[in-house]
Amino acid sequence: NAPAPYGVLPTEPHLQWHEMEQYVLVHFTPTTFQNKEWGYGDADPKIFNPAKFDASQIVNAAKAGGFKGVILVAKHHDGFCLWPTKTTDYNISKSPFRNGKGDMVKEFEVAARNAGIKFGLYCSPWDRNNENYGKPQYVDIYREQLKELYSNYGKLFITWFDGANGGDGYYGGKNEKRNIDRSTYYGWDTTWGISRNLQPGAVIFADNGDVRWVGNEHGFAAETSWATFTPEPTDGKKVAAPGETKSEKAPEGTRNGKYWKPAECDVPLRNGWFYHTTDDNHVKSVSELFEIYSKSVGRGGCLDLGISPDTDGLLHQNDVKALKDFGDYLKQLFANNLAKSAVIKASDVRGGDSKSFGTKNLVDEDRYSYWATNDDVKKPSLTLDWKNEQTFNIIRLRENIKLGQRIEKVEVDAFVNGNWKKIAEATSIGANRLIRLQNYVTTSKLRIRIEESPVCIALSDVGVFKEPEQLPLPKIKRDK
Ligand code: IPT
Repeated sequence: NAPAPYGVLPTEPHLQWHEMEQYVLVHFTPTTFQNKEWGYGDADPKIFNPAKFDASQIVNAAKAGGFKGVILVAKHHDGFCLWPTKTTDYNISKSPFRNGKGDMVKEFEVAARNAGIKFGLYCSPWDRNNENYGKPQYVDIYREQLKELYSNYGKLFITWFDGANGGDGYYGGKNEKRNIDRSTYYGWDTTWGISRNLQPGAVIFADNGDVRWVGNEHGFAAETSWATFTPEPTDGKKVAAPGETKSEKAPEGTRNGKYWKPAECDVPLRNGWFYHTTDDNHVKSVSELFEIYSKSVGRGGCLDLGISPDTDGLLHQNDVKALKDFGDYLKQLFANNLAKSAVIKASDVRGGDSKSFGTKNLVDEDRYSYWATNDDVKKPSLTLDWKNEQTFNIIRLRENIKLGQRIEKVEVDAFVNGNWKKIAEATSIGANRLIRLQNYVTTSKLRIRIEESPVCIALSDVGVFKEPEQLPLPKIKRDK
């Protein structure tokens, strides 16, 4: 009999999201042509003229980076809609793109489907062009936009709600109203009801969504990062909402939190979310990208990497190369799981039933088959034994999260010169944990001790890998 689940559990869309691990977010609007980050909604639609636009060039570059999905910003803060919406004239049909007959959302969708990766949509709540913004009418318009987007572009894996959505401290737009209460203005329960109805398979991204904002734009979850989270409204607000949720605890989440709300770690490939020529030589390197990957995907979250086409409508060659190099690095790294050639022994197997709960489940690539212990065994250990010495620097652990997030602490020992020597420890495991060692370790025996867990163990994966090279330390060293 299977162990009882622990705490709150992921939904089916959550499970599919966790399995993706990495996807991209594309920003491309008239703001690109104005060389800005947050557009004011004052650009003439005529400037949106990406003569060489090719969605497949962009999508395939992301795919080469190992990214499993693409989210398109269908409307950013400037309010320009990349699809021929009925809700406003400020849309692609007024631009020279495809002679006013274009639908860029459709082109991205088709490119993603052709590449075999998933598709998602971002539609900015904040709208610095719409003259009704700030009034109740605008919320109806916004909901209409969501309905169009969620009805005409197939199955989405995510619907993305930005917390940068007006309110105090945001200024400068021509119709900007500053006095909305962002926690109530958008009527999120009703608005998100549209996502639930029309896209039941999608997770909602938001500060307090199905997947939470990690609380920074460096792409880093905290060293201890729980998939569960109890969002709290910012001071003075009654309800948590996008932009009005305390973000200090988001990198870490909440142990035994009320909801399964794992971290989405967003960070742009360049300095900003939009393309600027001046950033052509500030594209993140493989060492920076892998650092980010280790601290996002490696901490049980997903990596959402911002990519930004240039005014031709293509990804710059430096970005294409960075993505390809990163993808190749990941492929090489994960090609050889050394755990598969080890004899793995557990100090305990649930009910002695190694068929159902044995250690072979740890190396079968199935995230939901698992090694389990008896109910009263919360501090078991695993040993991996190789015929010959092996060299590695990454240890991967995964829990069967269908049974909740259980483990709170593990320690890892290597057998060196006839003794066990502790080489690493980690806290939260969840969907995926990468323990990345500073230096390569060479040994023929590895031991993983589970030191803290409130309940018995349900571990689905052990991986042991060697990074293809010792990458130079990345320039970015922030860990918050
Ligand atoms: C920040 C928002 O406040 C947050 O809610 C989330 O949407 C995040 O963006 C996404 O990156 S605003 C940003 C300038 C930190």
